[in-house]
Amino acid sequence: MIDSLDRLFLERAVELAERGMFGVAENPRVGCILVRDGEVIGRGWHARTGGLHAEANAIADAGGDVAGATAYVSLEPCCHTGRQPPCTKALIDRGVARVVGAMDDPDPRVAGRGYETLRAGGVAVDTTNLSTALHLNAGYVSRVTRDAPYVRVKLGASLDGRTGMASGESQWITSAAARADVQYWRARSSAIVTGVGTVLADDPALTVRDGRFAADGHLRQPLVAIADSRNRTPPCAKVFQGAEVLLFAAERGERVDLGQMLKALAARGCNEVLVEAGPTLAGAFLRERLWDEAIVYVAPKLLGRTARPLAEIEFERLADTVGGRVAACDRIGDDVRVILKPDCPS
Ligand code: AOF
Ligand code: ZN
Repeated sequence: MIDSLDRLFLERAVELAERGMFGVAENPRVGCILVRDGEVIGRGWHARTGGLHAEANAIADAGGDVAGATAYVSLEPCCHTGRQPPCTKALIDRGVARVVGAMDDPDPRVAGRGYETLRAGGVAVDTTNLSTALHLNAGYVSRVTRDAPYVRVKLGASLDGRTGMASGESQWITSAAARADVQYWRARSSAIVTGVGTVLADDPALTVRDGRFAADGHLRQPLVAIADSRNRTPPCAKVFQGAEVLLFAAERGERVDLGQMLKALAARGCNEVLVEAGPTLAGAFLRERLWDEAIVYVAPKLLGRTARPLAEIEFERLADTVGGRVAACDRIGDDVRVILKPDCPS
């Protein structure tokens, strides 16, 4: 059983897990709080992929003596040896009396066995499903259970849904504040997906430059994945000066298979990806229902009838059009940011 005090400590463990927001791109974000006699004796979080797990950091923070304590963890402790030893063993060996978990680990190497191992080792276990914990690791859950990352599509348009003039002139429709906001979404992503059209037209760097999103003093750069059916990305493109770049060519037919592209990114450990592309590629993600969130910046401008559309897609019937529900709506500088989620989750 979990009481209101347990819930409070679990929420704090999730807050600690959030500290891994920008550093952990191929692992879950995990936090752990150790409490004994009503007193917090240790705090830890998973700071970067390959580094110590949250539980090990919390045990170290407590100075090693955690016998009889309760461990509040934002994710079921692991029971396998990956890049790190199993946390269940550390918790049992150190004499932790009770573990309270905020969500199950869907990794098939764990998936319930973490809790079972603890119980078999004499540790009392209580579990729940905390929405904040699930939300924080939606990308990790997506990768592990669907073999696809959680996909955010970034869009920027005028009030009349236009992204550029007929001449091609497009910089900048949205404000500097909106572009600064995009840094946050990039920084938490494992990869940025774009198209060769955008590379040729804008030559973007697609890097994280805002120091607020550094982890351990280091700005982690997400992978850049370019849909480039006919290998047209120029070797001098700015993207090559930043992060690791993956080029996806068409295998059969003329188009890059976006579903396969997402699968390949998941296989490389990508939990969250951000699509920053032009109307054709962004439109394809929307039309093929390969999106989990659309982040739309709307500028208070009208570009008129001849300007270019937000997405190069066409529908015959209203029933086939793309729709979603508004998950959030905020003012960002002079623009409005609408976060949409699909009507039926993909
Ligand atoms: C935990 N606490 O802080 C994390 C866990 O390669 P490794 O060793 O980092 O293992 C990755 C897997 O370990 C990952 O898929 C998930 O099952 C678990 N991550 N578990 O108990 C943590 N980061
Ligand atoms: Zn672990």
